[in-house]
Amino acid sequence: MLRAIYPGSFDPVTYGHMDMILRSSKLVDELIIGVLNNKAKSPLFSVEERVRMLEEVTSDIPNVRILPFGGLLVDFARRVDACMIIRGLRAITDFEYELQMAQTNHKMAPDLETAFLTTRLEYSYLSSTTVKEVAAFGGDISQFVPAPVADRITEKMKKKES
Ligand code: COD
Repeated sequence: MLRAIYPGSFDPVTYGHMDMILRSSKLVDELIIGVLNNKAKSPLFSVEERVRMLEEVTSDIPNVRILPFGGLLVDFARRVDACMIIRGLRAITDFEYELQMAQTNHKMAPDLETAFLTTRLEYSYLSSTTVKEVAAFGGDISQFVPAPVADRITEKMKKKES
């Protein structure tokens, strides 16, 4: 049984994440999407909201499970008995951060491998941060995130304004 983790902040999940989830779910028996619950950061969406949105937009992929996690990723991987971490690479700027993270994780858990999928050209520019920025200024985000996620972002932005 090959169980992998695709960890991230997913604040919010974008079409770039969705593409990674679809492609990696075909490579493994079970894909666990680990949603970081980091109280030090101040995300737009709570971890519960991010988990719910991911559940909604991945409901048609049978071998995907969404779980929140806190603390070290390697400890979470041990808890769920995963042998692989999957990460996405968009640009050279991602590479430096990803390499450091993969090597640190490898030092702490030598049996846990990190595998990288390169972004599809059409999503190479896309990040949760830019989506939030476009939404904050009232721009159309429908081409960046699935429809239910776009609705949640719009609601959230309206609440922030009022
Ligand atoms: N195309 C392809 N891939 C993409 C795209 C896109 N358009 N957008 C994002 N991705 C990839 C990212 O490169 C990343 O691999 C993944 O999707 C998730 O992205 P984010 O931005 O939602 O999540 P991150 O990068 O903030 O997640 C960081 C972690 C939560 C994994 C990290 O902080 C972590 O492991 N924290 C736990 C503490 C820990 O163990 N730290 C020690 C490690 S050094």
